[in-house]
Amino acid sequence: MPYDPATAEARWQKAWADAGSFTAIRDQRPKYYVLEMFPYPSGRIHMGHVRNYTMGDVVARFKRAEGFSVLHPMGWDAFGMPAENAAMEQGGHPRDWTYANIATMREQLKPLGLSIDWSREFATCDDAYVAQQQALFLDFLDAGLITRKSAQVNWDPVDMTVLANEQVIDGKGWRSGAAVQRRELTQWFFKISDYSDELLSALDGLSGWPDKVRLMQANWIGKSRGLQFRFDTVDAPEDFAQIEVYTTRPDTLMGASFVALSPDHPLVRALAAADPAVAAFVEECRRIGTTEEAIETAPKLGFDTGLTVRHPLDADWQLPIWIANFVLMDYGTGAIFGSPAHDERDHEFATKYGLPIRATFGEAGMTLEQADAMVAKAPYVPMKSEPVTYVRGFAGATDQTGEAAVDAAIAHAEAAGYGEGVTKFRLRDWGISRQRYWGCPIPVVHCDKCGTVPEAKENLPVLLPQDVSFDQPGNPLDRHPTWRQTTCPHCGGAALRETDTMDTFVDSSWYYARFTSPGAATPTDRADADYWMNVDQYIGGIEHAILHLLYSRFFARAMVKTGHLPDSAREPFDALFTQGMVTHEIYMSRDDRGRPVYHLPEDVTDGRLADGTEVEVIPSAKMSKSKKNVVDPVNIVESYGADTARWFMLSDSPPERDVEWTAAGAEAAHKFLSRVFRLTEDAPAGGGDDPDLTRSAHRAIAEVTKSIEGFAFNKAVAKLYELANAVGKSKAGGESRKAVLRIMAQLMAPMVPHLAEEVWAMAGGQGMLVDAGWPKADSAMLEDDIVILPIQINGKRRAEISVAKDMPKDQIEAMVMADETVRRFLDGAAPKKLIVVPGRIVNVVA
Ligand code: ANZ
Ligand code: ZN
Repeated sequence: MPYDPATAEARWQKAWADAGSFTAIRDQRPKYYVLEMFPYPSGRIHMGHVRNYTMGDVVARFKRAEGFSVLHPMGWDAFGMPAENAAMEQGGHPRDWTYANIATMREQLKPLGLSIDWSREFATCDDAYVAQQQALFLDFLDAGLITRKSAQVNWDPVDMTVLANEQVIDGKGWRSGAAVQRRELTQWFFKISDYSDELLSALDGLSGWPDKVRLMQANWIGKSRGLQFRFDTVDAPEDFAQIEVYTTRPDTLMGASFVALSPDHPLVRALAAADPAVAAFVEECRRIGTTEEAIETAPKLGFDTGLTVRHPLDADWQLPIWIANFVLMDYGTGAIFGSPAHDERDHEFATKYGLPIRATFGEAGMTLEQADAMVAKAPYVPMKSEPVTYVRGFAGATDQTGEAAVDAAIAHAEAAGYGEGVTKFRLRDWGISRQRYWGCPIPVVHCDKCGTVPEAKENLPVLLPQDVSFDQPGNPLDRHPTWRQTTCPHCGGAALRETDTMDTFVDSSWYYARFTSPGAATPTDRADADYWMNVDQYIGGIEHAILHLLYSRFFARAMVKTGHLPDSAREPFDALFTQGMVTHEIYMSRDDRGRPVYHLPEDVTDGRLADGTEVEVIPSAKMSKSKKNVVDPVNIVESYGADTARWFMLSDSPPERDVEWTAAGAEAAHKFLSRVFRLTEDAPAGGGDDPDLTRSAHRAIAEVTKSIEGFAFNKAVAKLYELANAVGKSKAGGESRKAVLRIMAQLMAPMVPHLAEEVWAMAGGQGMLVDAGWPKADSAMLEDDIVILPIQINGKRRAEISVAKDMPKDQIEAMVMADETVRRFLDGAAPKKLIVVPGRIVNVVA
């Protein structure tokens, strides 16, 4: 009977569900919490999901077999813009769109046979989740973790709406095409910057995280040491006798050529009020979006105010004050001094506006003239740890590293009293206000009498109104006829609801904690959280290495502070694994005008379309709908079964690297699994022992265990290919063969759980394999059966031979006598003595 995955997989999935095999239970076993980053309900699962969830499932099933009480949940990151976009484009309601997508994707996921506790499933747009997220917000507000301040947003002047950063494309609104402007709005912020230092230093303790991710987090937090100091101004308006700047390179002070202010600097505001030219320049700067990337890549723009400052080290030396679009108001002091010789941006700016470029230091040994000549064309920006020669130094030695010179410059400023050494972080507070509908409402009200007032907990949840339309731009909550009107929880008077909703990153910053008790009437249940936290193994894409993980780390700390998590959960993810992508070749032809036309893999056979047209094959790249190089997991599962998809995903490359999906690879995986089934089915009833096969099985236990523990799933798969081949070749029969088949089933179970159950049952396994536990290797069988014996001739070690461990003495003696070196020493004579110490050494006396 050939293997029929369709019926077998459905049968086992039902058996596991009926037995409640994957229900996570708090009991006396040690716990293990494995979590894969939960999906956004876009409408269909893709191969990336299959890879991610298969890896998590291998870990979950393995740990379960090892005797852990495993929590392996699934949910939906369900708020966000695509649902609103769909409503705008196709009509309908974001809620209906989202829940319909969830239903579809759940039905696509279930046939993969993942060992998920589906009873814990939730979506972040569920009323219950919204309620608890709002409760958390109120607790955070109470604990001083939230603030309200003014910040810049992207404003679309045609659609009259705030745009998210991803809706700004090349500085233009994604729908209107209008040039985006910056506007100031009062917004809500989580005070993540209070934790900058701790979020940075705690990275050292995250030994279960990839170094790469820790480094990315550290760079994002961006700790820097520098000097904050004041320039005295000349002829500036009242209140601006001094301008304070922040620099990380105070050692370059003698190469300063200008001071630059942010367009939002208070002095610029004062100047703009009096001078329309300044106001117009500021307006021009506002046309760049608010993203750091937009500001970084925009052309450098400057405006000379005509004002000057005195150099702190030379009162006769005056520097011009410019306004520059690349100086941000919310970093440092919103003002800098420029040293074009040693900074890319300053160089570009100075070159454009004809400002002096004067070297402070050059390569080791350079003269002032040589250094000036070098920086005339391009800035010289060596690592701070590199030794250089100061040609315009002012503190310390001429030859020193940048680091030492910075320290000396700070000491100099502090001694002379014009500045102080300070530490700054790049990390900004986390602005969570979104002027959109499909998100978690921020639970506060605005009262004319009391100001901004938190909603009372007993009035939660504040739910979104259902009767909204998306036929006009802007936030439907703003124009809803009644939703805003409420009463002030403080004075009982009329008040208006906040219409901002929360950034969807908030939703995904604590879902891992909610999974420990998804039905609790509080954000978490402490007994459950204490038992299940932390996540022992978190798995997801590298694209979440910065923001999602940083926000989650902050949230865990905030939840500890507000009593929702134990102190031991400050770092919520003990180990993190970032998996590679799934790639596929791209197939392309051209239309009559030469434009590229892409084709789905299923429409291409041997490099040709059905009508015979040859396609160009472009090397493998990340699966993407626009290039049509996608394979639908649903089709793969339908034609081969889930086990084939799972096996192939795990087999071809290490999990951290990209895997290329090929039809031939899927075919080969399917063939192998069918062969394993046949091997079991055709097992001869009679026949004897095969100690070699038994030994191979025990070695496989040791190696597969080690490979799974080390996330080397491809090695585990390779080992199982080897074991299956050994079974195929062996003459072993009866119980001896079945015992090996059962071990093979146990070892395969985390990867191909359905087939493994079949093999287990056919090989006489008791009960379901899912309850059978993990096999133990017999250590006696792991010992090497080959030993290397040194040969000593006349007391000196001269050679060695490798022999079977249990080789009889006379055979060893024969091998020694045949050895090349021994024969040379004996030169035809018989040895005076030949002593074999089995397993140890051979002594020859010539
Ligand atoms: C003088 C200087 C000379 C600088 C030089 C750099 C190189 P990090 O390392 O990221 O902390 N800067 C300070 N505040 C700024 C702001 N609000 N907007 C834009 N740039 C600002 O960067 C610190 C450096 O970035 C500071 O050191 C300052 O330029 C600039 F050869 O001061 B530096
Ligand atoms: Zn009030």
